[in-house]
Amino acid sequence: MELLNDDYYMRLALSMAEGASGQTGINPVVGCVLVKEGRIVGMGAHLKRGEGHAEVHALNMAGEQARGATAYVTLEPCSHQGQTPPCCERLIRDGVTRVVVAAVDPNPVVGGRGIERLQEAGIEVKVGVLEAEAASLNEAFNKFIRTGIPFVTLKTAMSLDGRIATRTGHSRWITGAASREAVHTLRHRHAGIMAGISTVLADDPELSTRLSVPGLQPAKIIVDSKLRIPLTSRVLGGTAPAIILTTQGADKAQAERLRELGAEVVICGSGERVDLHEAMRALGQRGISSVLLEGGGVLNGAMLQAGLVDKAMLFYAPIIVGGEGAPSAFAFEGHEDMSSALRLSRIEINRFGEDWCVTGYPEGG
Ligand code: AOF
Ligand code: ZN
Repeated sequence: MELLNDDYYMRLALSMAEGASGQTGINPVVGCVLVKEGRIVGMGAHLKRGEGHAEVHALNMAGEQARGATAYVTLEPCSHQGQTPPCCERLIRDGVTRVVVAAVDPNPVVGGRGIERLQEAGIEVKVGVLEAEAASLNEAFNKFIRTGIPFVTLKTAMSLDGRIATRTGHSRWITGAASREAVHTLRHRHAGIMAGISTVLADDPELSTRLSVPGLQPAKIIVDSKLRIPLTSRVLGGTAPAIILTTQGADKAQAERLRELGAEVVICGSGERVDLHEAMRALGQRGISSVLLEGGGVLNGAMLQAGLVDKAMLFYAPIIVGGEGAPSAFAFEGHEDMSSALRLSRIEINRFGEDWCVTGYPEGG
């Protein structure tokens, strides 16, 4: 039984926020619970960019009962006029007397000003309740709002010996149904899914979200330095936009044909390979705040080496594939010394059916 205290209501607010993960675009997910005299009088979550913030939905529900209430908010109430008016002014106007905040808003236009404004108005403010949970929920927003660079989650499904296909190239399926459902949930939660041209040529993937309930379709991002992508690729169909990252040297006529099919072709550098740093900036400029990187091995390796991977989610099936030349999940030059190998920290392990998912954060990333 969870004890009735500040954590109790904040947990509820966090769980509402988490439910909206993936649907707020470049905005954070935020939840708010209003409590008066031992009773919840209003609840709300931010559901869509440009529409009401969490506090506004909760205050609208509470009406007159907001007067004298405590507001539990997973993110510092905003102090700025954005797509909607500032939440702290609305909390003041509606007579809330105590505000409990999980995390300070890292958005430079807010950054503590919301809390200050509430305190100036004589409201009691408590900050830091379930702060770590709140920060992890908005890890993508927290990076993107400061840097303009998308938060990248590398996801790969592999055998226990780190293979993503057999030596003949056979790859369906490595992990079981439960893991694959988890991956589709991850797709729903990210603004873009990214894969390399080798994966497109080998598997002709749709790169879409397919769940037992409707899910959101992220932008499909293909790294293809020479524009080798066949015009009949499945990734070019469907409703979500396709973004093809290429180089200056790529064939102009092919770029034009791809554009005619509705794809966006973005030149990232003049080298042999797509400049991945430039590519991430270009995606950020297009409002893509989070990317699920789905390989293959060469792109995974290149993104890791470029220091562009923020988080790794490694799904392991209980199989051993073996075979010289069977493709590995991370194909890069590698490290000479064990002590310089890339290390993941803050490891978490979850079970999906017969598979295990190891989640961690590359150190120094
Ligand atoms: C809150 N409550 O529910 C959210 C907040 O474009 P706008 O007007 O929606 O503003 C987005 C910014 O507002 C976002 O970057 C973040 O700083 C804050 N989000 N603040 O008080 C909310 N979603
Ligand atoms: Zn707000």
